[in-house]
Amino acid sequence: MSALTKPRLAGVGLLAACMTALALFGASAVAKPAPPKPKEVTVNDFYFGPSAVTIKVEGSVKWVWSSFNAYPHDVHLKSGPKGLKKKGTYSTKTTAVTNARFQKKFPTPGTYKYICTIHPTEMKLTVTVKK
Ligand SMILES: [Cu+2]
Repeated sequence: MSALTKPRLAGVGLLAACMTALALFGASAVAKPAPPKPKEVTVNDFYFGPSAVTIKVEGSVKWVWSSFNAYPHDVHLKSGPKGLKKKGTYSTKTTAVTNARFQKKFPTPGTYKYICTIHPTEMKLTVTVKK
């Protein structure tokens, strides 16, 4: 009798393990990953904080002007990957002192060098977009 029940019990155990594995796999396959949050860069008198950020392709950078600023700043793309499309959309159109935001999505991998055109030697930022 024990010779008959033992393999059966082992079979049930194996089945349970398989179903657990399926349930776990199914859950992870169905759950959508949350869209990546934009990396935030503050625009200050007279620096970008931080001065370098790394994001994944399709990720975004959000620039936030500090409320303590007394001087105007902009966000200007000095150089980006070769053949970058819609290059104009990577820079702000105007300057701002405070209470400004600028968000940009990066669908093209590469290195993006940013400056503030009013303080080009002090304010520099590198955005690295990984594949
Ligand atoms: Cu500036």
